[in-house]
Parts: sequence; C-alpha cells; structure tokens
Amino acid sequence: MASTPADYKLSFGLWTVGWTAQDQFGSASRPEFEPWEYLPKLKEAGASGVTFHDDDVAPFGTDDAERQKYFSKFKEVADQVGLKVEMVTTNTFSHPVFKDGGLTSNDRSVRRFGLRKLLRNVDRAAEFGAETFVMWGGREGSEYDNAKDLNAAHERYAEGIDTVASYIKEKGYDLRIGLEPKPNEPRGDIFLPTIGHALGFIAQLEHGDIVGLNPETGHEQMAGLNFTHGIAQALWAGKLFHIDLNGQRSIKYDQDLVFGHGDLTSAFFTIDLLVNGFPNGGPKYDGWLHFDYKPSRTDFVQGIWDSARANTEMVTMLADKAKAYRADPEVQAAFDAAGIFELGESTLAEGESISDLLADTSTYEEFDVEKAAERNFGFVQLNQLALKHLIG
Ligand code: GLT
Ligand code: MN
Ligand code: MN
Ligand code: MN
Repeated sequence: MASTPADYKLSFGLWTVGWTAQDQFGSASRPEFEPWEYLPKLKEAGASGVTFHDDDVAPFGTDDAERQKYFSKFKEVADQVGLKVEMVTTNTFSHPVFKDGGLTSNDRSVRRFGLRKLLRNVDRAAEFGAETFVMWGGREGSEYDNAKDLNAAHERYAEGIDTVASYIKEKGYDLRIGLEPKPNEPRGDIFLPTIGHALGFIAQLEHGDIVGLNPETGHEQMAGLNFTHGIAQALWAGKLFHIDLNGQRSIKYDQDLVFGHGDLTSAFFTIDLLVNGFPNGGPKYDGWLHFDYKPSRTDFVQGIWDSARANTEMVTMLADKAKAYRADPEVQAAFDAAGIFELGESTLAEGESISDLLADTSTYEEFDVEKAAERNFGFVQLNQLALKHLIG
C-alpha cells in the first residue's frame, strides 16, 4: 500500500515557503504573509512539523513585549493546526552587523552580541519544545585568506559552539545542536564547509556530546560531494541529528530545489538509507525529514503550495520505491552476489590475533590473486535493478 505523509515526520522551515523570491538580481516576486498564515497550508501539504529562525517570526529589532506577542500568536496557531516546532534556528547572517560572522567576526563586540542572540533563542527553542537547535554559520568565513587569523577563527568558532552547548546543559534543556555545513555562499569560503570538516571540528569540542550535524543535500552537492555517503558517515559517527532535504543540479550556486528535483538517483539512495537503514543494520536515522528548499521565483502563490506538496510527495514516492527495492528477492540476491553482506563481516575472525593472520598462509602466500581479481561484483546489474524500481 502506498505510504502517506502521515507515515513520516515531515517538517518545513518557515523561511522556505515564506521566501518572497528576492534574489541578487531582482526584487521579490511574491507577497509576504504573516508567519502564522503559512501554517494551515503547510499542514495540508503533509507536514507535521515546522521550524523557524528567531527573525522569521518576530522581525530583527522588535522589542521584547512585541516579540512575545508574535511568538504567542505563532504558538497558538501551530498548536491549533497540529504542527510541532521540532527545531529552532537563529539568524546570525542577515543583518549587516553579521557581515563578518556571528561567532567568528574579527569584531569582538559583534561576537558577544551574536552569542547573546543565540542564547536568547536557545531559551525560545526550549520553550517551544524543540528537539534540535540548528546552527548554520553562513557568514562565518571569508573572501580573502588574509582576512582572518584562521587558527583564532576556529578557536572562536569552537568557543561559541561550546558556550551554547554548555548553556543548554546548565539549563537542563533537552536540546541538541545540529551544525549545518555549507562550502560557500554567502561567504566566498565558509568555515566547516562539509560534513567531514564539521565532524572533525565536533571531535575537538568540550561539549561535543550534544553537538551533531544538520547536513543539507544541496550543500554537499555544491562541493561535488556524495550526500548519501556524507550522511552515512554522520550516522556511523552517531552524529546525524537532523537533516535538510532539497535538490541541487551540480556544482553551482545554492539552488534549494524541491527534494528529488536535482539528482533523482541520489535522492532515491538518500531515502533508501533514511527509511530502510544500512543493509547490514547499524545506526538508523529516526529524526525529522526537514525540507529546506525555495519555491522557484517563477512561481507565484499557488506555486508555493504546489512545491511544498512536491517535497512531501517525493519522500512518500521514493520511500515506497525504496521499500519495494529492498523487499525484491532479485535485489537481495544481487546484494548477496555483490558482497554487500560479506562487507558486514569483520575482516579478522572473532578472537583472531594479528599473529594468527600472519600465520594463515591462505590469506597471502597461497592466495590466488589472479582468481580473486576475476570476481564479477555485478554492481552495474545491481544499480540497474535499483533504477528499474525507481523508474518502473
Ligand atoms: C538559510 C540557509 C539554510 C539554513 C537555514 C538555517 S537559513 O536559509 O540557506 O541552509 O538551513 O539557518
Ligand atoms: Mn541550500
Ligand atoms: Mn540554504
Ligand atoms: Mn539548510
């Protein structure tokens, strides 16, 4: 039976459907609505969750009393509609004060202001019962390699993340941080450009236990990287806390297309991993499938809701295909022939020592390398089976 959006935890950033399509070269092509006006339609599109930046709900600079009104109204409507605020994030990139970064600006007073804005929003995230606090450092970086002391910049970045993490612990909030890598745009080069860089960075933190990743499909693909491999490594490391699904067509500006509207085959394998897990078991993602896309500038208001629906539809369609693919006996046989299950076996036998290995002449001295080299792994055939499921 075909699955429906209600079978998955699907959520949208308020800034996605809320994007009025102002870009580098042109003004907005769509009207702006009140933040809560998007909620009923998000629900209709198949979402059960919604996320926001502080400034998406109450504009930057709104005084405290006014802010409270915005957030109360938003909460009221979200509850009414039945949308959970599963993640909250902070805008430390739009206002020109952040032009050189929020946590790594050369200006110490800006870094202190950035931290205050972040900590205030941690309280907001906890108040809304969010599970994840995403930190996308879009302005953390440079255009010129001499614009920063690059060691100090990483020190300040770590200091900033550790400060937010220790505040979460101090307050006893049930919240984890998801760092979001991106290689470039808006900065020429952004710090923590890929999943791998971010994993290395987290390992150096004092409070890294509650810091993981929020990888975005298009951000890895902008760097020519394999998104499914990236999230697989994050899963293996126990660090896939959240995910931003969208579409990107090759190495170019950040397109934020509908999920699956970029590299469809990659989207299929992403959903296969998220929904079915690794073929030999192992860590499995059980978090939200969060869409971070932009309705194209050529679409008007109707297009906002058509594209939102397209995202949730892509997940249900791909998940159904991916489940059928895994359940297909022919695919399982091809997995077997390809050695997929063999890769799940440890290379050394249980209890085998290195000297046992060295003493085992069948592994080397008598090993028939020519014969082993003749193995036909059948990966092409296996991929063809996947594509038959995807297209068929
Ligand atoms: C911004 C960015 C996204 C991030 C958002 C969270 S903001 O739209 O392009 O990739 O996920 O800060
Ligand atoms: Mn993007
Ligand atoms: Mn983005
Ligand atoms: Mn994102």
